[in-house]
Amino acid sequence: MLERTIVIVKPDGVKRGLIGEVIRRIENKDLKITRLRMIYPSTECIEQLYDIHKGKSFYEDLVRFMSSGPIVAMVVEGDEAIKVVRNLIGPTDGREAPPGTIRGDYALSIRENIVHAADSVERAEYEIKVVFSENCGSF
Ligand code: 3AN
Repeated sequence: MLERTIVIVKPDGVKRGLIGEVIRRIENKDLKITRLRMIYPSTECIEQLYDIHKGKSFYEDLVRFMSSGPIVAMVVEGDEAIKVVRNLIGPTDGREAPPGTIRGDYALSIRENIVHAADSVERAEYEIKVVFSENCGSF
């Protein structure tokens, strides 16, 4: 079934020059990028993005990290895009992620793991609304 999801190159991915690599892997898979935006997100926007993690031990460090520099957000469409993209990026912990996945190939951390992608249709719609809103950040 045709789905759309959101993929975000996190501040560590942007700093390490991996925007192109993430886009290349998405396009190689024949997924379509239908929106693309680079922003320096506000703390408030990141708090909204990660509302489901509020109260967890890593929440504050996560918000600080995600609002520490520019990010690149894109809307990605294709057959079963949510699952397909999650498989492309790999599990959360870069140390555990298998080679061949984005995190497996580029991340050695559970927090600084290069990319974010939505994990359900509902979350994708919510996160697209949050991150593509005018007041998510500057640039
Ligand atoms: P994923 O990004 O794989 O869906 P989530 O949604 O469980 O993972 O977590 C969101 C983000 O929170 C992760 N991408 C990572 O940056 C951070 N995170 C998750 N678990 C931890 C943890 N145990 N310690 C530090 N940061 C974490």
